[in-house]
Amino acid sequence: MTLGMASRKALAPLLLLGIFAAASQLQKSIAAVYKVGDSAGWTTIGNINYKQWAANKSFKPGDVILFSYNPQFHNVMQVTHPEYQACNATAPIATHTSGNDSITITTRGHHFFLCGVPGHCLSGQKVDINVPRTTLAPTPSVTPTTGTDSTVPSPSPSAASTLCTVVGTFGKLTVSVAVFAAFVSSFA
Ligand SMILES: [Cu+2]
Repeated sequence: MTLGMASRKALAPLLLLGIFAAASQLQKSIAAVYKVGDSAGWTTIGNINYKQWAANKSFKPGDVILFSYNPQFHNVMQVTHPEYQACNATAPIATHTSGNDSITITTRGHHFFLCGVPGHCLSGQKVDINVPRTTLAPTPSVTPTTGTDSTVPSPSPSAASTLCTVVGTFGKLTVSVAVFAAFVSSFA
């Protein structure tokens, strides 16, 4: 009984660790929604530094990038790197014009966006969403260790005792034989 209590106590931190690992794994898998420019949104007003805005974010595949703006004045165009650098809005990969565009980033690498309204990109309305290709720690597959730990078989005492009995029997037999031999030899 006391052994059972002790092993259960020992398992508690392991169980907590398992729950923590599962929770952190869950948190990793939940996609984040990033509103470009935060409360200011997607605009030319206030000279928002979108490069700086993106710099302290750690984007992951599955994250949603939300562009919030007045569609009368702005739009969102996904462009190539050269187009991003040159503020070239003539051949975008995709164009969004709803004013509330949720774009899910599914691939790693850079995703370049700019406003296609003339002059806006040049005044800084452009953003580079970079999902790092190499992560520092590749997400390991969580193996449930807590379940297996509790079922580790204790060394069977019956096997050991059986061996003892066998050895004991052999020992007794040997002694008996020796005694018998001595008994016989004394008469020889
Ligand atoms: Cu604009």
